Amino acid sequence: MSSSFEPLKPKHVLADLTPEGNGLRGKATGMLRAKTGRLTRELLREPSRFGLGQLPVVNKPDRTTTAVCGYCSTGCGLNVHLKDGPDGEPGGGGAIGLTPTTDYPVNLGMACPKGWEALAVLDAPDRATTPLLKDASGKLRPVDWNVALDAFCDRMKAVQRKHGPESVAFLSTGQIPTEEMALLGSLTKFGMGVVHGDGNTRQCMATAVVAYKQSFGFDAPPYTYQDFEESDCLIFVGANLCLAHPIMWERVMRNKRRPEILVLDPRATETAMNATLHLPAKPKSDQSFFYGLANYFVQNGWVDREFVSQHTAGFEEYAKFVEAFPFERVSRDTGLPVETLVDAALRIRSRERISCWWTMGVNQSHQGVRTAQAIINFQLLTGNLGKPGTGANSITGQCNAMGSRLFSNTTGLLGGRDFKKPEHRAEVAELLEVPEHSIQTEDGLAYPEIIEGVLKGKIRGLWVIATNPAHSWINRNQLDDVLSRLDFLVVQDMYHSTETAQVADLVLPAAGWGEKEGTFINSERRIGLLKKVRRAPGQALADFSIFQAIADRWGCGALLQQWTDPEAAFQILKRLSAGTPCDFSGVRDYRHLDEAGGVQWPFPAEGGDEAAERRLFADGQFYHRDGKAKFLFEEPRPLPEPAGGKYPFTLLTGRGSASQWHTQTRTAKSAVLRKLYPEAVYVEVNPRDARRLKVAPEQAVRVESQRGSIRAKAFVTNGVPEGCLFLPMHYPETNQLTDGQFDPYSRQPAYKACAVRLLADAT
Ligand SMILES: Nc1nc2c(c(=O)[nH]1)N[C@H]1C(S)=C(S)[C@@H](COP(=O)(O)OP(=O)(O)OC[C@H]3O[C@@H](n4cnc5c(=O)[nH]c(N)nc54)[C@H](O)[C@@H]3O)O[C@H]1N2
Ligand SMILES: Nc1nc2c(c(=O)[nH]1)N[C@H]1C(S)=C(S)[C@@H](COP(=O)(O)OP(=O)(O)OC[C@H]3O[C@@H](n4cnc5c(=O)[nH]c(N)nc54)[C@H](O)[C@@H]3O)O[C@H]1N2
Ligand code: SF4
Ligand SMILES: [Mo]
Repeated sequence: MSSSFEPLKPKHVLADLTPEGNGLRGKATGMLRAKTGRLTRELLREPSRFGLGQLPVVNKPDRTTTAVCGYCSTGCGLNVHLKDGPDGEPGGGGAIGLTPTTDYPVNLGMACPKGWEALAVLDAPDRATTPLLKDASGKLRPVDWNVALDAFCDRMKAVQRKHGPESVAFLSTGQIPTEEMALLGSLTKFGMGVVHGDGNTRQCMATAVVAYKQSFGFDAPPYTYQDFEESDCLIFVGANLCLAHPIMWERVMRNKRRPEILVLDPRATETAMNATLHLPAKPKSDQSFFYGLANYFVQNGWVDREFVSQHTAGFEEYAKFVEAFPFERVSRDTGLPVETLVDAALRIRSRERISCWWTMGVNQSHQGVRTAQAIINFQLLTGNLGKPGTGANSITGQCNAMGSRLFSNTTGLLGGRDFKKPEHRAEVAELLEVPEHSIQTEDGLAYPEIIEGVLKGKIRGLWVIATNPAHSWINRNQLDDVLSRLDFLVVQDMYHSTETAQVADLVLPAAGWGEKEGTFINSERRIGLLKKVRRAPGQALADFSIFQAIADRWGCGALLQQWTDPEAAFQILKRLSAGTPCDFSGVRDYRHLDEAGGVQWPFPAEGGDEAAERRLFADGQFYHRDGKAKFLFEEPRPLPEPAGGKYPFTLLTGRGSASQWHTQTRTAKSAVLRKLYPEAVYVEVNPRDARRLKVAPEQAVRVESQRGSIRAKAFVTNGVPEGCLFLPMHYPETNQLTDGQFDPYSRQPAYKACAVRLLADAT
């Protein structure tokens, strides 16, 4: 790694990576996209060229430790370089730089820009350093923890007294360690009498969770990252790895089997540009695509009969159902020519190990669950599960989305269990030494219903932890109204400046990544260790400590006395996992995780597989009682808000660059990252639409839906198809336009298709 800091050449970077100043004209834009993909890779290869990863040479580190990254679900290993304290305390001077770990099985010495800059964002001036309480004039004022804890407990209890225990709810996250999530879930549900809690994983992974549970009997992404390298044919559905999971994409690039890479995405994304076949299907037509593909395979007799008969249930019904999806129909649904569909089918058929990977293009849909299952069904009927280079693989998003799916105790009981099952409640009551009657017998409300509950006046107190819904929630204009109706809103965040913290009654200052310890579970089910490598600023506390303090002040501390510190909590989690599909009771302790380079579940105490990489279902045994996976399907439904009439465009939204993270509370604090993406919101427009509407590149335009109207800069690009517009989610304007539609099974928001219009006149 180069230690000298070569300053960024803004012009070069901006010209290549961002719409700003790129002089985009007409068809040249396709090239730019391809180039962008290459540039993301250059960023990984030569980080110092872009000002990333500078280690102050004058300030040589005294020692180095390791920690997993706290942004995305890839879960890269990082070496964190430390100074000793003035009194000689080892590492007491805190972290002064980091580099990607070379022998961590996930990233093999690579990191993306966010990882490189993980330390830089911790020193921002808008870090929350003391609790803040709204005074009589409505201004947030600093108070000490004593006052804050009293305010929290007094006001939440008052709400509960007046409106019942169900009137207080919480919204949690996929971005804090599993130990913290489980403590929060136990404190609220078993200690505070809270019934309703959900998290931002609803916005993200709920569809995959429900799809897996229904199909496999447990929420279990089956793959290991090695499958990227061992597959002959990788099919990416609504997943833009180049930007959103660049290190996973590097694993694809290491594949030596000359794989077919099929990318199903309405946009010609960076990832699509690097595919062997890009399938620009119409938004939300993937379900029809996979039904058609299944039909084509069945008609040609290309079914793995042995796998299907031994390990699946419902195939005959499925084969009959998909007869209604000949390629002529699929062509109408997807907008792809029949020859292209045949070409795709033959390419897939010609290869042995097929893997399917999906992310938000599938999950964030009004029919996400059935679409995900259309993918799963295809892998079942071709027998592509449980073997190297195969799998029906949902890629998670946040660093600990998988931890929250299993242990947040929000809409599912701890350890992937079910609140409705008496035997599950009994197990948890015994393991946690909590009275069984304190465990609710019904699932609590999902995120959209919690929001609706506030609107209806049923929920009056809300505690928001490590998520920023005032920016990220769908149709956020309505959410602003919703939040203003609450009697008491508490926001627990690293920064006091987030859109949600700004409207809170009480802000609790939290330590962030690198300022506390715990574990994250990544996309391939690997439990990785997070370490404290610096002190949190001011009076900010680890979320774990905040939950403990609230438990004590609330009066339920005794109930949680086992939870003394994160590592003790980890031992509790091990016990909760024992005997479940996500059993990791064979992991000894934190040190074991550190030495092993993380451990993938399952890793039971007896007979745990010591291999560094492992995938599920090698034995063809699924988690349903009969051991079989199910074919689940249903007629595709039309878009809830199709484009047409006054609103002729379909609006797509998603990630804009490898250097931006969600609502930008963190990434916007790094001067280096800020140079790698446009400061203000831009909208991607196809050149033909731009010509027709007389929109010039970089012109200020207006984008309007039935719900809102925003100004944005036009980015004219072939990357987006005619009739569609694309807005990155990192800017607060985007969710002013989106439509509050949800998948009926997962209740995940359909962020990726609503009707809008484009006005060349921005006034
Ligand atoms: N740099 C960066 N990386 C991130 C994040 C970040 O904020 N910044 N966030 C992380 C998180 S939490 C998540 S969940 C992941 C998300 O990772 P991705 O899902 O890969 O990212 P998105 O851009 O949201 O959506 C992927 C693609 O879906 C396409 N799409 C939209 N509608 C459809 C459709 O109907 N069908 C198909 N086939 N495709 C469609 C969009 O055009 C888009 O290119 O990224 C993670 N990684
Ligand atoms: N239009 C549109 N909207 C979308 C999406 C889309 O594709 N399109 N994607 C959706 C998806 S997939 C996701 S995951 C969501 C993400 O939406 P959010 O969860 O709202 O986004 P973040 O910016 O990650 O918010 C995390 C917050 O936690 C804080 N934080 C970070 N670490 C800690 C910690 O350790 N403790 C505490 N207490 N706070 C911490 C951060 O400062 C930040 O305010 O957005 C969703 N919204
Ligand atoms: S790819 Fe994800 S985990 Fe790896 S360094 Fe980047 S943000 Fe961190
Ligand atoms: Mo996400």
